Amino acid sequence: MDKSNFIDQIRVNVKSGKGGAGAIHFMRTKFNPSAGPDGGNGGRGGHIILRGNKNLWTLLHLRYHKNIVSENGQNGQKNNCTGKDGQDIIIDVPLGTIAKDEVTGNIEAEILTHQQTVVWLKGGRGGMGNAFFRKPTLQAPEFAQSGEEGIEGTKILELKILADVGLVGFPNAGKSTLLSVITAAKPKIADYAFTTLIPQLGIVKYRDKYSFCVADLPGIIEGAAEDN
Ligand SMILES: Nc1nc2c(ncn2[C@@H]2O[C@H](COP(=O)(O)OP(=O)(O)OP(=O)(O)O)[C@@H](O)[C@H]2O)c(=O)[nH]1
Ligand SMILES: [Mg+2]
Repeated sequence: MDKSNFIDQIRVNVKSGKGGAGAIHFMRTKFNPSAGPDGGNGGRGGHIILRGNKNLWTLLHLRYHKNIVSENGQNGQKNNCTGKDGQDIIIDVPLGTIAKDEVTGNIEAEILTHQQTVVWLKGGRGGMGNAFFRKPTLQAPEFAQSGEEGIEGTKILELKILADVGLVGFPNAGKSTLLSVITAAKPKIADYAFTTLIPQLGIVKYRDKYSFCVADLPGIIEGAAEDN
């Protein structure tokens, strides 16, 4: 599939956000120069979330998003202020997408239904500030936790179910016309060869609740799938 424009598998570098560090701070007021520790906790790093979208049929939209990095959590502040959580990133994917690790091949997530969300890579937890560690026996902890690292890796998103039927044939044979008639898809139709460069998918509905997926493929002649 490496010459084709049809992305049924895509490689992405992903990194969830690092948690913010807990703060080390002691409150000092005019009348109470040692009012105690008030270092707040760090915020959580942003997750990377997968979400099913029934209107997507390919992974093409992710083609130019090779690096997906979510925001880090902010550090805790004095006054027991918790750092802001890093913003999550939501990646919309077609139903039937599986996410796996490139190195281990382990399947980490699978999306099967519309709007289903899976936290694929958790953001790192924020560290606790020194206020958290105050105990009767330890009134002035001079330490705080650092934030947990995010998760980083090279991953593969793979679309399991591409099509039930593929329309193959010579260029200009009428494949796209057929697709446009039996499905709601609106492929480009023209009276010349190689009109279709990227496979087009359509859904044929039948007997009310059943459906199958048809792929209109570029004309089968060497080079047909290359960019022009
Ligand atoms: N006469 C006739 N013309 C057709 C028929 N089906 C399609 N056409 C015409 O044939 C031309 C090519 O149709 P497409 O549907 O674009 O053909 P295609 O196989 O998708 O072509 P490529 O994408 O270039 O491989 C268009 O001008 C259509 O209007 C048919 O059943 N009869
Ligand atoms: Mg066509």
